[in-house]
Amino acid sequence: AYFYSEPSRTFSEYLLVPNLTTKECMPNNVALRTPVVKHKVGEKPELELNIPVASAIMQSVSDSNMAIGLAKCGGISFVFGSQSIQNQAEMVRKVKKYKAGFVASDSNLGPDNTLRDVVNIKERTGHSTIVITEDGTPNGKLLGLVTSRDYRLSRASLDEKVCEFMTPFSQLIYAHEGISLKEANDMIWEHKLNCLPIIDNNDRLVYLVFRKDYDSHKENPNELLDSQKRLVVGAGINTRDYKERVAALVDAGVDLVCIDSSDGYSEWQAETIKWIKDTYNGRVKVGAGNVVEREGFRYLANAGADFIKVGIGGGSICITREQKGIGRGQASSLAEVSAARDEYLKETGIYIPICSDGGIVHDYHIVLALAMGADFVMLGRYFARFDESPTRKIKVGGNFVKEYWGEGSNRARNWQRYDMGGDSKLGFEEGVDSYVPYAGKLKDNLDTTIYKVKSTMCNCGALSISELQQKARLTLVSATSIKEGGAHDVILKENELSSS
Ligand code: MZP
Repeated sequence: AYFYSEPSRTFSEYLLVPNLTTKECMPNNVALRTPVVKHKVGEKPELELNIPVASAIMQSVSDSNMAIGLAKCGGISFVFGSQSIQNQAEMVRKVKKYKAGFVASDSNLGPDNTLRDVVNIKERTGHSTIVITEDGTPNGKLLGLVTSRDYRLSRASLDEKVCEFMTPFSQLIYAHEGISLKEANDMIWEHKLNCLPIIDNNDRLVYLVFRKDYDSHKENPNELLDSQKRLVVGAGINTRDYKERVAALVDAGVDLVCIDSSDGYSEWQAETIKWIKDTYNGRVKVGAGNVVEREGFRYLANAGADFIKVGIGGGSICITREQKGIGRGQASSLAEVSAARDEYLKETGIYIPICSDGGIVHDYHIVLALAMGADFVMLGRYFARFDESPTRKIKVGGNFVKEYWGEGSNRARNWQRYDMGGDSKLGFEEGVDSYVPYAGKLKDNLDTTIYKVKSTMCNCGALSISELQQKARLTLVSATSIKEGGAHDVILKENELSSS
């Protein structure tokens, strides 16, 4: 047997040592744009993310709702593959059809209309209420209402309704009746609003002033769109029914697929990639994995993978290491695979993005993963906590939680993910069924996470991910210094209160 000379290490064993923070190193100046698919050096990749995060290929994480929410924030979801081909294709189709649409009550407005059009139709038709729905059809999920003068709303319901309507608008600012149109306009521009609710003394919405040139897609610079101004979405596939599944997903408009497997260093994956590349003349992008070392990376790179996923056994719900004794600490895996990626780049001039999959517990782990060579990270537990995930929100022990289960659990029974070419069944469990603390809306949480990531990058003196990878200095931490990193030797007030 071959013995690795170093123990296998994971994120929490490392810290970043700061570099010089120059004056331009401010979070607002940090760009997180990152490639998702392979490309020649110096050429623009065909697909990039605006923020380096993907949601996991899991039943309890990535359906169309999550995919819409995350793409609107600049990341990408891979819709889970452990469902029928028809259902998965339908979810992809729903994401591709999505557009914050504007529908008048007479349905004269479609998804491509702007708020200016809403105003025009209000003026022309005299409608008191215009319904705004998610997909631009009268039956779509309600995003909000535009109401007229005499539509009475209390401040509370107004907040709820208009806030929802304003999503993804940056801010909700009210002006009181009596301000001039010029003042309203100035406020709109100053606060980068799309429209301004004008309130009378009784907190009633009197009217909305719209910004003239409003266009939803110009206004949301993070939104991840492809050439037809549609949201970008990925989907998980397996090495069994890929011929039918990929065909249906491509038909539904999927932007890229990813072979979902706990261990990707296999002939099954090479065969699947080859079929996709040959059948679609290289047009369909396909990610592969997961691998944890150089040979696995080289194998999938040579097979034609567009990006490669790294990580075995580190997922929060994963018990593969306990069940099979297979896996490797995520930091060691990333260090070796990204070195292999750089070696491949030197030899071929082709850059293959790496995705660090699983085991992100703290926000700073994202920065560590990027510093260690990942181009983006995939998270399951993190996203499962939000409103947008497909699972039930329930109360356990007085706290709200959401359900989160592994693809290798008896609940998901995703045997294809663990397929060894034998029976069509899950031989034994490699994942657990669990709860995660409920955390609210995706956007609110993700905004904070991204701000933290950018702040840490500023400490490292880096304004982009590639700069971080060049400049980052990582240090191992001892068990004692980990203890020093938390609050210590003080009596925490919340503990004191709960014990009294
Ligand atoms: P985490 O973000 O919850 O730590 O990890 C999510 C990742 O765990 C997924 O992207 C996938 O690679 C992996 N996963 C999903 N199901 C299982 C399982 O049942 C699993 N063992 O390991």
